[in-house]
Amino acid sequence: MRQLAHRFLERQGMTTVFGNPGSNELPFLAQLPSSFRYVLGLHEGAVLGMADGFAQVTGRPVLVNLHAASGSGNAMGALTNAVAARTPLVVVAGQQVRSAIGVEANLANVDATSLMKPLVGWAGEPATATDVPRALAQATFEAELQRRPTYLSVPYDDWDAPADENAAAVLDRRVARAAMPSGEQAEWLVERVRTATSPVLVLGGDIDTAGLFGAAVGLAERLGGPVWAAPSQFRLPFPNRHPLFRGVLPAGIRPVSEAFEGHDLVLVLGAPVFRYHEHLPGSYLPAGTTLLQVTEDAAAAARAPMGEALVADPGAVIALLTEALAEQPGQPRQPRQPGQAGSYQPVPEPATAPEAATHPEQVFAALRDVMPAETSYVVESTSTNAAWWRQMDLRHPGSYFFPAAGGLGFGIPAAVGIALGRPDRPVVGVIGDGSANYGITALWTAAQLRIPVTFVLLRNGTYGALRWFAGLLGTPDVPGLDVPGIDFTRIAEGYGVPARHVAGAEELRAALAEPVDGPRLLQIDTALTTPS
Ligand code: TZD
Ligand code: CA
Repeated sequence: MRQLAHRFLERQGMTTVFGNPGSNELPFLAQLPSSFRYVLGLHEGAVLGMADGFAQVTGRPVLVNLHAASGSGNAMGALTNAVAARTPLVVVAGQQVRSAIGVEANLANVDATSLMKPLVGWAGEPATATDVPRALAQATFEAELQRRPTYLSVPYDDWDAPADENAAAVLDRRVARAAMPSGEQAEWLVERVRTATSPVLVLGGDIDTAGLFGAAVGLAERLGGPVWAAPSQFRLPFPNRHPLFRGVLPAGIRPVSEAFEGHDLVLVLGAPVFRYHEHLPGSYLPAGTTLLQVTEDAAAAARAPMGEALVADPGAVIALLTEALAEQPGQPRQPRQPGQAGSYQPVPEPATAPEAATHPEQVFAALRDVMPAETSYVVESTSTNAAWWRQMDLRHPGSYFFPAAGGLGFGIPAAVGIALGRPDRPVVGVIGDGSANYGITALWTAAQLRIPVTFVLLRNGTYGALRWFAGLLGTPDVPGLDVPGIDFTRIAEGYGVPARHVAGAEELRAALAEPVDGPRLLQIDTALTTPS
């Protein structure tokens, strides 16, 4: 079984395996062919975060190998991000030998298929050893088709069992999906958009994931209307200083509705409707506004509280609409000419902070000025969101990643995974002093593999976003919001990552400009700001 599984994974291009092993996993990892690369993470949250980042940039299902129930449990927080980002991860966990599960021998995963069920799109444990290769294929294809992590528990004695005559058939399996709208649906869609007097486009992270960043610009310029990124954004689907871009929608019902005021059609592409965060009640849409959602994610279409939905490939719909609008411009709008770089929105002077601390805007201005334009940023600094978007000028696909479900511990691991999956682009992790602690062990992997990734550690001594939330919720007296006294340069050095404390924006600029051939961490003390 072992050899067949390895060959299947090779054929699927799943030879980079992220893991943290235990006794149950050793038989699967034995005799791994030299085409494989095993990336060791020191904690399962970091393992999963690295795999999430790697899969988001390579676009293929990625194998994650975890230790039974305890290792799987450790990965569950990180798994929430992979679920929301719709990352196709195949989590394979080692199980005790079958005869030892019932008696609950040490390290038996007692109810393995239920363990991850609320999060994964599919979970299984093969009923017999001969079913292992097929079940591995099922877990892979379910992950790919649903774009959701899957979970497979394999009793470890199965790997040494001989394959039967049918088992090899799985090597030739291929599964694909096409989701073109029908002729009638296409006509209806074009008509809705063409007859709208003031349409607004809302783009989700799926647009960047699917490589539709440029295509979305083409459609927006034909449409001539404003473009928003969907709330709680985990990837940037549109150049953020493009003249038509209005920003990331605020994550509350009322402010979203206010943003749509005066528009008769909201066209949502590649996003759930919507991932709100702050509970700011109101009506979902202004009077007279209708909403149309196009997504491949059938579950997202089903659970949306308003609007009409078409479950289809947003890429096909963008192509269809862009073409139709060229032929029949419809209502007189002012379509913009593509490539008007000069009309991009200017960046304001960064705000400054009183006293010794640096304003986060100065940090981001330094990144914008010093780092190459095609840098990929993984951001996990929660109170600096508004400052970030005020200063950054991101014009390339795959420029921005944020924990998709808000689960901290994604930032450092995902930056490592992204740098590993896309070695041709610089990668910077922008990490808060609260967030850093949840995924810190990935620094070790970055050091061991000499991955050239820069971490900028913003140290304001507190869970800034939670301070802001405490104000919003009227709970100013809550305990547990400060994190003073952590020196991340010493933690990083301990894991083998060269690190430095920089005294201000100028020192940061100089440090960023230095050449790197491995990971590094730059810590800077920053002033407290609010997320919006
Ligand atoms: N634990 C996990 C795994 N995910 C979470 N989102 C939280 C706790 C709660 N949380 C937030 O939602 S924001 C935040 C916490 C603890 C503060 C993060 O602090 P930071 O960033 O230093 O990284 P800011 O800029 O100071 O807010
Ligand atoms: Ca902080």
